[in-house]
Amino acid sequence: MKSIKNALITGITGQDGAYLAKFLIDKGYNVFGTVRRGASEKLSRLEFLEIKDQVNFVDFDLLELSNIQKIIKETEPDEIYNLAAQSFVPTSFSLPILTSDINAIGVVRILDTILNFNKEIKFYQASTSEMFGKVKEVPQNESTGFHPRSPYGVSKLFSHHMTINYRESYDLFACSGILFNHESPLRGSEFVTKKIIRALTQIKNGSEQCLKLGNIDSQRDWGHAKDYVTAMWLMLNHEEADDYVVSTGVTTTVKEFIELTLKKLNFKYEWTGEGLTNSLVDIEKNKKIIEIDKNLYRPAEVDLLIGDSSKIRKILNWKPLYKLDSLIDDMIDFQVKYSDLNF
Ligand code: NDP
Ligand code: GDR
Repeated sequence: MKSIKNALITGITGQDGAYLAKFLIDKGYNVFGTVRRGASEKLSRLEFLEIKDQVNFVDFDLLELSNIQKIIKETEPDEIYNLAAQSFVPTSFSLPILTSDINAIGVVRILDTILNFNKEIKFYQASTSEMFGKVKEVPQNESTGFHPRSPYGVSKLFSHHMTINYRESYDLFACSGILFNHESPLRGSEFVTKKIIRALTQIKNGSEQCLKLGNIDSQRDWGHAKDYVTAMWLMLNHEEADDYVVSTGVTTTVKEFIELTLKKLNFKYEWTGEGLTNSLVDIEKNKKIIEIDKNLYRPAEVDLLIGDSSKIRKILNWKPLYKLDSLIDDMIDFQVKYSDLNF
């Protein structure tokens, strides 16, 4: 048994990949990170966390089986964290086939390579609360039935079941983490929390923009990505492979999230209208700063998510260190300090 473990992180250029890489490097792992070829530099999150020089980068795409086989053979991982995905729900409606190929079939490509190359490799699959979709019970736990509401959710449900199937059929150490929404300063700017905090901070600093949003009545269980990557590692370092819900157990509407941010930024504000005519006025400037854009509504919405994470709290002794309030503080602090950095 070698003393230093190799970890292969797919999707290392994304939010979770960056935090997980930092977490594993701090634990002494030799970290390999996959990068998809593209026209522009993608390593800004790793640069921000000052770990770019400590990661071994490999060219990789979940669409290409022979590439996946080559990378797994070359890097000889003890643990694979499959975080790579087309992760933006609206894009899954416009690119459903690509989303399915990456998020669903891509996972079978990895699982089958593990099966044929080295069954000892432990595998983590990034599953999601989006699989609950039109929820069948409140709160949602590992036994709650699924009803995904987007091609993204459907694709992730396929890979969730494939992960379980390879574990049950071939005794692979394969875990599926059903993670609820988690955010951070490193969150992509198209996701709603980052979009709100970024725009409102800029408006407070004099920007004339009016922030356009979609459905602000939906409810999400928001945690901090730093807490959630710890959960991924705990799953792969327990004696038995299993699936776990990871969540805070608190749900908040997008509208409440906006209000919490407005208060922290000392706005005086007033809502007017309802539904599609809902808008928010900055009282001091007498100016509309948020309005609803129906084009940002999704063809089908996930209205309410709230997770019951008692299983992982009990079995793996996991608990989140951040609450929504400290998450928002962290995101605002970052936005104020690094206003020119955009992920
Ligand atoms: P991001 O969107 O920030 O990162 C996604 C990563 O996947 C990027 O590194 C991206 O690379 C990579 N990627 C996309 N397509 C491919 C492909 N064809 N081949 C290889 N790599 C690819 O996601 P997060 O970090 O937020 O999420 C990590 C994972 O967890 C995702 O699978 C997501 O679906 C899932 N998840 C996320 C939750 C959240 O709230 N953040 C909650 C539950 C699940 P590139 O830089 O080239 O685009
Ligand atoms: P979600 O996150 O779809 O839950 O998926 P997102 O932040 O995109 O949306 C959350 C909720 O906010 C509503 N919303 C808007 N969303 C965006 N992006 N932009 C807007 O302008 C806007 N206005 C309102 C949405 O309709 C939705 O209800 C995230 C991703 O990280 C997935 O990969 C992950 O699996 C899930 O979280 C858990």
